[in-house]
Amino acid sequence: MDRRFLILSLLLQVKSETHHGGILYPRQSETRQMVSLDGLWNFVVPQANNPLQGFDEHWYKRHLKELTDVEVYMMPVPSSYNDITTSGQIRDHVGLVWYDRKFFVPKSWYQIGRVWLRFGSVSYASQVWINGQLVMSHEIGHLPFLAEVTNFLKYGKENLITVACDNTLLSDTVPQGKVDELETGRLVQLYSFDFFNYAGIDRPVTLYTTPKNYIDDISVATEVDGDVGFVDYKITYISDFNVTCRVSLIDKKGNVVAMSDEYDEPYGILEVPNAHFWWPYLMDPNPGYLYTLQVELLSEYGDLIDKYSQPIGIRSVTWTNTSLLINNRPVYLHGFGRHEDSDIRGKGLDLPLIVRDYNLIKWIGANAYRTSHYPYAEEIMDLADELGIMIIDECPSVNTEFFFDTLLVKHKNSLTELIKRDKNRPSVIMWSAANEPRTQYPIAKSYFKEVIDHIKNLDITRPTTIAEAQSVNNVESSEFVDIVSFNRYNGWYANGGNLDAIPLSVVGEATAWHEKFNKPVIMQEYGGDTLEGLHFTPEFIWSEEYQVHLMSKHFQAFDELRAKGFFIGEFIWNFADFKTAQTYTRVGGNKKGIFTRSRQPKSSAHHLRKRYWALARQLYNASVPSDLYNYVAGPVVVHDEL
Ligand code: BDP
Repeated sequence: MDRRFLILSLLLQVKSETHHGGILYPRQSETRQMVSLDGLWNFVVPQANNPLQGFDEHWYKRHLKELTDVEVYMMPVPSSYNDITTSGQIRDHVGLVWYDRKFFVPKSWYQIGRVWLRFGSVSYASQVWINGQLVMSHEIGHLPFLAEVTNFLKYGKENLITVACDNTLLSDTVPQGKVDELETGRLVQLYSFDFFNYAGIDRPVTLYTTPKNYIDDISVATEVDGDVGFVDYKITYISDFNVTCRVSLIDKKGNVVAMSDEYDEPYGILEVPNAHFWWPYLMDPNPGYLYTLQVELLSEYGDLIDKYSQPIGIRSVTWTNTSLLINNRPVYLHGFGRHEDSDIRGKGLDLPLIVRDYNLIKWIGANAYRTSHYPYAEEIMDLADELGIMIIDECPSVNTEFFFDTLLVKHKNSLTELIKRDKNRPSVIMWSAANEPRTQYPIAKSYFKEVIDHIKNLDITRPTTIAEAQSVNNVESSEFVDIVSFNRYNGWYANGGNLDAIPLSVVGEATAWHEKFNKPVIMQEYGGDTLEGLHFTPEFIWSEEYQVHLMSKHFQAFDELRAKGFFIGEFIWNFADFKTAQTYTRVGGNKKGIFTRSRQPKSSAHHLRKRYWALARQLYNASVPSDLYNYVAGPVVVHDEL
């Protein structure tokens, strides 16, 4: 095997070293402290003729700044590294890159209990060393991982952290890719999915403490009955002596509204009379109501050992063969497919950007989106919980073409990690097992049966779906999911330039999915590329007018379908323009956004806003914003009356 392709397998050999317990988001408390390792790190790409240089020369044992035969860059963390420098080689690099930085550990942390190192995500695979010693490795981007590093640290002194990160995608990664070698010897990453393969330490890095005996994980499921809410909780902890778990539910005003019973077992059900339910945005004047589930680990003498506070929402999700219900009320999902993507930082977490995105989501009157085509940052999900935005949570399996056992194991792993991370989120109302897998192949049948069974083993409280691109007649996987989703580009990839056939095609296809599988149906993607500022009347492909008309034709179809009773959602592709691989079909990226990449509205955004607010008024009696329609003319003045 080519030495270069050894890189990934080398990184993954020690996978078993990663932590198998819970993956709770780091939070400070009376018993937990935190230090952020975000900031400027050093960044090095190995010499092109020796991709394994870092391993050969033991870069994890020295400060990268000392290297003389490679360039050392400043690299912000969190961020994708691709668009930060001015080098095309770094942007399109395939294989390993190296990061390091020094950091200080307070002396007071010595014998504090345990110290943990947690990455929000590193794309795609990574190994991490502290002071030259390997502490963990992880495969699959967009998901957090952690390890206990208590015995690797120097207390009251400076420490060195080194990360090797590999972006190579092959047939056995999630998602799949392929590496080609050009005649010049340069490696090129190929992939069939339609977004740029950004890489690097793209989410926060945190060092935090827990006591030696600590709360490892919290799982919550909620139910509603009349105006009573039920919170079913299970706590796992590590302790070498007897402990109890006191669980209190605290409302927004700080009042304790329910508590565990006198035995303080690590599991139980809290009953909350007159509960504030978690409602989706627009369905209630106070959407996204969150309680705090406060968990305290106590010694037999009642001393506090560890404390963790988990935000939770009380709501139910149920579904039938025609509808999806939140708190026993049917919901219609109107929103987007999205991407984590922006200029310069790529897929790196950027708080100004994500707050702007939610402001636009609220402005436009959307109530849902799908995390196409991978799990989004926890900070993004937190805002969905808080604002009442419903999420279809997708794992990183996109455009899977070849199905085999080792891939299945990784695909299931990605779902295990995703569900472990997001199981307590009220915003997550559905799991998406994949986007556009090649489910026309017979082998996809047993593969997806296993994938969906796996989800059901982990969580039976939410429905499952797969965003399908196959036709209703040759799909091998839809019998296993609870909700049927399909992506279709009428008026674009099919019948480009011809919009008149859209209503017939969309109504016909959605009805056929329902008739064949007897399940609720969502159109997960539809749309067309639009160059901001390009105008034609009559509408012409790629113009803003064309995008508006394409949407209107779909709206007609959606309304006809809603009247039939089984159609539960419409998602425009895409929320914003985003970067893709370089290809002659993409002018600087995919332009199907209704917002530009810098988050300004195209004409289509104003058009969609009118529809989404009309739906909100019609379905939930929501009051529409006063600036929805611009003043045009007052009442007609009849001349004779003057
Ligand atoms: C769909 C894919 C999506 C693409 C979109 C497009 O699911 O990732 O970006 O096509 O071509 O099939 O715009």
